[in-house]
Amino acid sequence: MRAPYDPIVLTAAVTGGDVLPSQSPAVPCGPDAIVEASVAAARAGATVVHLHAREADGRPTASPRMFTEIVSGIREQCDVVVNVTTGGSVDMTADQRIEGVVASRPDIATLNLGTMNFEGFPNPARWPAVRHEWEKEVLERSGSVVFTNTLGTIRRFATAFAELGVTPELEVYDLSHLSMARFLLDEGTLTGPVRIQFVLGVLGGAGGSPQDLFALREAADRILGTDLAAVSVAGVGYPGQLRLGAIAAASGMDVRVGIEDNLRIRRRRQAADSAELVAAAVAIAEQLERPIATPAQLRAELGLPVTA
Ligand code: KMH
Ligand code: ZN
Repeated sequence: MRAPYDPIVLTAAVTGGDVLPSQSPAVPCGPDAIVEASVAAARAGATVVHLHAREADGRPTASPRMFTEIVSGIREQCDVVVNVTTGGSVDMTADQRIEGVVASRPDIATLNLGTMNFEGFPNPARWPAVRHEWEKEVLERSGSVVFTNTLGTIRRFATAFAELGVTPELEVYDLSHLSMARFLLDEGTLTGPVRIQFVLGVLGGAGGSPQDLFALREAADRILGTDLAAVSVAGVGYPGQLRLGAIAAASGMDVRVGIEDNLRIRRRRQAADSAELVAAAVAIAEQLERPIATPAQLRAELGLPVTA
C-alpha cells in the first residue's frame, strides 16, 4: 500500500454506461469523442483512462470493433494506461461484456465482484428530460435493474484476463465483494496482490459517506491483507466524487474521477469534460504533496512494458 507521499494513481473514467447523454454534452459518444476525451484526460494528468464504448447517439455498445478503434486511437496519441470495462451496461450479456477486452487488449480490465441492484434513476420525479428512445427505456426500467455477475461469469472473466495478460481491477461496491475477492484468491482464480476500485454511492451498493469508505477500507485490510496491492476510490455523483477523492488522496489511496461517475464540477455547474475533473483532482493532490503517478510508473508497478 502507498505511503503518505507516494504518487497517486489517478484514473479518469471518461465514458461509463449509466449516465445518459441527454444529461450532459460532456458524455463522449462515438469512438472519436471517446478517444478525444481520453487523450484530454491524460494530458490533464490522468495515469489511467477507464473507458466504455458508446454509439454516436450515446447508447452503450459492446462492439469489439469500436473498443479496438478506441484503444488504438488512444495509444497512437499518448502513453496513458488503458483500462477497459467488462461492466458495459446492465442489459449486456456476459458474452458481450468480455468481447471488447479480448479484442482491444487493454492494460487493465474491470472485474465486477457481485450481482447487485444498480439503480441510477430510482425517482421518476427526478428523471432528466431525454432525447433518445433508448434513454427513455433506461429510465422506464428503473426499479427492476440488476447488474448480474455470477461466480461463473467472474471466474470466466478472471481466467480470460490471465490468459490475455490483462491486469484485473476488482470493482468493489460493497462488503460482500471483498469476501468474493478472498474466495477467488484462495481458489487460485485470482493471483495476488490485487488492485481494488471502490465504487461508492451506487443505489444497490455501499453508500458514499466517508464512514462507508473507511469501513470498507478496514475490511479490505482485514480480509485481503498482503494480497492487497492498491485501493482506488470512485465516489459516484456530486459532491461525492471529489470529496471521497480528496479523502482517498489524503489517506494513501488512489483516486478515480470522470464523467462516468459524476457530471458536475461544482454544485450548480456541469463539468466541461473528464479533463476538468482530472485537473481538480490534480490540484487537490498538489496541496497534499502527493504527486500523480505517471503511466510509466504504473506500468512498472504492473510489470508491463514501460511504453504501451
Ligand atoms: N456500468 C456499470 C453497470 C465497470 O466499468 O466495470 C458497471 C461499470 C463498472 O461501469
Ligand atoms: Zn465503468
